[in-house]
Amino acid sequence: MAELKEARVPDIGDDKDVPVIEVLVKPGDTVSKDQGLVTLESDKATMEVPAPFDGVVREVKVKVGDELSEGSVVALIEPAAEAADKPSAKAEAKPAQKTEEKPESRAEAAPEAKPEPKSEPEPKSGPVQPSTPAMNAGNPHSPPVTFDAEALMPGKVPHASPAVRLFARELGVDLGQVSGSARGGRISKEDVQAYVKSVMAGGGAARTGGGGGGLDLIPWPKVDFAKFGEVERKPLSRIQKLSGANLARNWAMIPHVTQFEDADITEMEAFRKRLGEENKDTKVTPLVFLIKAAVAGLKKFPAFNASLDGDELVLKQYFNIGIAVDTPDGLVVPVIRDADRKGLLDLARELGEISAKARDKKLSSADMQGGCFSISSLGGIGGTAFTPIINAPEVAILGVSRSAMKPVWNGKEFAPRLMLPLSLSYDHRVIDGAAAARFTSYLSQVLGDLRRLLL
Ligand code: CAO
Repeated sequence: MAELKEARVPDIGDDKDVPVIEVLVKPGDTVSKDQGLVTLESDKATMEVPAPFDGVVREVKVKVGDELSEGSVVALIEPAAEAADKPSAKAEAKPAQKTEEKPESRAEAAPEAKPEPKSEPEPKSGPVQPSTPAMNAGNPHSPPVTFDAEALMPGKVPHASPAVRLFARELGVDLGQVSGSARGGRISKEDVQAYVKSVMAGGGAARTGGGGGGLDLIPWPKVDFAKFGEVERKPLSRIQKLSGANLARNWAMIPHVTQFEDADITEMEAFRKRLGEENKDTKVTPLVFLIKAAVAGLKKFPAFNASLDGDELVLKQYFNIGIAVDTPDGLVVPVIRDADRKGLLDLARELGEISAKARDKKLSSADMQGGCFSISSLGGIGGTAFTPIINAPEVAILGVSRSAMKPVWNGKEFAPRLMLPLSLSYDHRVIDGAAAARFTSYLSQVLGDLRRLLL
């Protein structure tokens, strides 16, 4: 057996006695140069101690919880034959020392993760590369990627192992919101699970991506309802849980404004009735006219048929309309595809089909994807106006309330007209108030005179 060489903790700046939170290798493992051997976690960052050369791990000298400093021996490695011959490998196999060695190019490969020069603490751009398992997942031999949590979240770095960070990221949990119950305030997987449970139970604010400081809300009130009278507990349905989480995110993250408008649908209603009499097997409701009008609006005002993607606006050239459907288990939004290519009767039939499918719980997830703009119609039920929540990543949603006969001044007298209340909620990051007013007044014009659809 070739001579064993020590793999030691290299220069980790001022950090001392940094706990090992994960041991990534075991005796017998073949490792490549730069592959992580153990993960350390300081107050500011998690970082992997890399193998200094290719070889086979013969002995692991540390365990989780051990506290290491620069020079601590992590493992004994038998260098691969060819690697052992290389002078550079020999040099790197020596205990790490504070030398004039400059940060390596891989640190430069991720400049965005480097702290500003003035910021404290020192960037971890030396031989030890802070990283997360997700970054290295799928390619255990790739060099670790620089990740300095302090640089990303100055002053507020949650303590959590890369595995817990990965777990949290998969669930969309912001670790900044989770309190750690393990030693030194470290966040465990159980803490993340408990946080998710409390959010699902209404006990916290789910925050997603984008940073921005958070909502910092006080906890959800905990009340012993039974103290005040008889109660019954009923679990939320799966749809209610899913749509609830989506609605909460959309409501919290999108700056909503709602624009109201009344459309005169007196003529449209007469036409709809005629159409219904001529096509007794198809139920033609005002909603199909609204789908047609919405498509015309999206064509005239493309910003309404868009989605935000980072700093870009994705403008869609297709016209898929989501329809909010009320079911006994909760709200679902199936999508009518290519609504621009369908006539009123086709739309009426499809609307009937998707509503039935929704209520029979037969919608597939594909049936609910690809929407551009949604319509939520409460017209069959009642109400005069409401403020619908945008169905992200769409940027607007049209709410429709019940039409009512109203006296409308025609310049000479009040005339009875059937008025349909429209409530358009829009994402103010994408759409300005003036554009929204133009959009709703265009919808009102189209619904007031369907010949405009031909223009
Ligand atoms: N004004 C007056 N009457 C209206 C109307 C309106 N705006 N919209 C529909 N109606 C009438 C219909 O013509 C129909 O009358 P008839 O039975 O006499 O023909 C009746 O109301 C019932 O219509 P409907 O609701 O069955 O059909 P629809 O095409 O209007 O709507 C659907 C279909 C699936 C959208 C609807 O059933 C539904 O689920 N709506 C609820 C959506 C919802 O919950 N939104 C809230 C989301 S935010 O929480």
